Amino acid sequence: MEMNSAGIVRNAEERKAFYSKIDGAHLAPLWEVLKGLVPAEPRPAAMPHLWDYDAIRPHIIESGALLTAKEAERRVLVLENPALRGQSLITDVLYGGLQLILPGEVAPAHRHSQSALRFIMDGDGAYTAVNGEKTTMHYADFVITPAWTWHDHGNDSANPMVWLDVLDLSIVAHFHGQFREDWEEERFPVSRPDGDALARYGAGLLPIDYKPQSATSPIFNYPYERTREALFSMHRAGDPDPHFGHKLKYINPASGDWAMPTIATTMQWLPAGFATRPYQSTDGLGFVCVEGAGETRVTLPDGQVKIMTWKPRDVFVVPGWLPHTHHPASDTVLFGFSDRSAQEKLGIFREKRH
Ligand code: 1HN
Repeated sequence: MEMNSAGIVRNAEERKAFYSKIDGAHLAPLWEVLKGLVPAEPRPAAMPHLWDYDAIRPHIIESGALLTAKEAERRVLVLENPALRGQSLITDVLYGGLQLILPGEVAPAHRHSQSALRFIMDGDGAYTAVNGEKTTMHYADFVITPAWTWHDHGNDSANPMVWLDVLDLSIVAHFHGQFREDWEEERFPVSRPDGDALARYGAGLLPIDYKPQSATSPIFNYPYERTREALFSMHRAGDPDPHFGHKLKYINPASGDWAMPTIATTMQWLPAGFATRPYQSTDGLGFVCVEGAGETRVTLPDGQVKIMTWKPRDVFVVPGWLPHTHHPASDTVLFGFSDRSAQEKLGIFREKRH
């Protein structure tokens, strides 16, 4: 028996009977679930995990003999977080997959309300075309397909090409804002030369009358060559930040915000032998090792430390709010992606620097 401040006594059975009675009216007692709905701090469901590229590359290549890119529409092996199997999630929020396109193939044109990024992992010289502009892709380039833009991919090079796709599928699904359309032909017509967007928007300049058409950066290929040069210059010019080393964010030059409205992307340089201080943030983090080698140590909620050892092309994730440190054995470049861009817009992003 329990008594509340008004002196009304109800036993557990009476409460249960009350719950059954209101159930038929589509009502439920908040007090039974309140603590779970509003936990004291984030409890990500995803777990830290690393995909060893050398180990999975044979599976990716084998998928090329299984079906054509045209048949598949997109021939992708989804990187499924081990704690979220079947949900097409690499972190709690973002989708990740490795897409293969073979010489001569075209992944047909379509558009959708989800935003996508491509991070080039393997091979060289395939292209993606976005709303009438082609860009040739090279190792570690960061390429964007903004929401609702027509896009097809093709490989006119002599080698298979593999890139990482990251999409905001679950964010758009959460709001039930999904639309898609297929173009009637394989390729959407090209109307501007390769490099046009980078020339107009990527030189610290903007066309005089430029008015943003969307929340996404008008640059859709950020070549690694330029990013690397910027990082290397920072490395030569000063000491690394204790938590981040030398870390840059990819931005939309027209707004100063992240390059994509929902997905945040970064590139960081970690000098050999440097170790970052423990850091935690509410966004689920994904990384690709671009150069170098080392390990990332993640402290799990039960105090255990999970160590992920990486080398170039490995993909690994650190779920939100888990303190972690990076330990580069040699000069290292890490690409990063997360849902921070969406969290900041909703006012829920938090970080802790230890
Ligand atoms: C998609 O459209 C692409 O355009 C890649 O290359 C991966 C995963 C789920 C849904 C749509 C692409 C995708 C995707």
